[in-house]
Amino acid sequence: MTLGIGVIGTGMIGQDHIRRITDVLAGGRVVAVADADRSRAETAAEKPSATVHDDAASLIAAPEVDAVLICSWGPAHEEAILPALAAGKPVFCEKPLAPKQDACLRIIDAEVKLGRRLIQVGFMRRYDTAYRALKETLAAGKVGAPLMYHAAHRNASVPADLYTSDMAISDTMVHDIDVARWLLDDEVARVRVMAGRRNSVGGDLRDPIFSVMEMQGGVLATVEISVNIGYGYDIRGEVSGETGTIELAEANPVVLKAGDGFSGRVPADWRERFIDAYDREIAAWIEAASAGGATGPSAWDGYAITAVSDAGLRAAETGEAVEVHLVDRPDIYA
Ligand code: NAD
Ligand code: ISE
Repeated sequence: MTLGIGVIGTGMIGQDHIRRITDVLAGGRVVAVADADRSRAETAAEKPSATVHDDAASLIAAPEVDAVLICSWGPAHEEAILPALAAGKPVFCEKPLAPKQDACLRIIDAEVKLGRRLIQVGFMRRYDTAYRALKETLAAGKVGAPLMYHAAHRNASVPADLYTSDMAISDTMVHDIDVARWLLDDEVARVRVMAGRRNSVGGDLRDPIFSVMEMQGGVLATVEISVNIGYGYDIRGEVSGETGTIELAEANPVVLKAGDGFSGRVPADWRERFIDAYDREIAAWIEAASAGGATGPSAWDGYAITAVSDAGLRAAETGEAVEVHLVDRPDIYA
């Protein structure tokens, strides 16, 4: 069976996922697209020969759409997820599941009423070879119990007209919250966010920020978010354990030694750094959705991450540590 996929949101990552489904992966075909900007949808529809729809509702209702891939802006995710669930169609939703907890809880309620998982959320780092090796090495006990996890998440630049200070937490740091929970197999108990000297390149943006998350088991997870670092897309992670450390290696096929120095490439952006991880997450989704279900990061993960992000936004305002409170986890996410 070839899974008929409808894509809602044909901006940067929507186009990238359409490319991988059309040119790289097997098992799925993009049969329908929709975007608030119709001309963008029309361009994206050309190569896969997809039908263009005016809105999410009409795309979801189309009989050739077996499953829905949502790549619109975060605040628009809920309005596409709920009708897809009502139609019983599997969903891949780009992160964040929704930028606020109340929307995430409405999504969870709808999925729980179905009695089974239909949603995968786009936290692709879980499919990255280096992050997987980090988790496997930790689980193998090579450094004893983890004590601290240190992350840095640096973007070369962000669109000055679209990117707000809050997005450093609700759109960017959500990946690091996901990794901390997944790697340490624990929930975040409280979060603190500090901002010091600003990067003048970002104008009024609160950039960089530094966050400390205290996990329920006591491990401290620290994160630097910089979104105008200039030199490239630099993603770091290091576990400090009782008897050693494990860190993500620089992912370079070659090291150049020339003149009086040595160098390697820094990825330009997330598309380059995580290209294999995106391929694997979408391949896993196509397989699970073709069987009528879902795998990987769940709506529960999406909710728990947004709960930390909401607390982080309050922490950034107040300068205080803010507690994270989660509802009880429904059985379908056990
Ligand atoms: P983008 O601005 O390039 O594209 C978003 C598209 O959605 C735009 O074309 C816009 O017109 C469309 N859109 C917005 N609201 C809509 C609606 N209600 N119905 C239909 N179309 C709508 O943004 P992007 O960078 O592609 O990001 C899209 C989503 O993907 C965001 O949630 C973002 O956080 C996520 N994202 C994830 C990753 C990752 O690493 N996993 C990377 C980039 C973006
Ligand atoms: C973007 O939406 C992503 O998800 C990228 O992975 C992240 O690095 C970037 O900061 C976000 O804006």
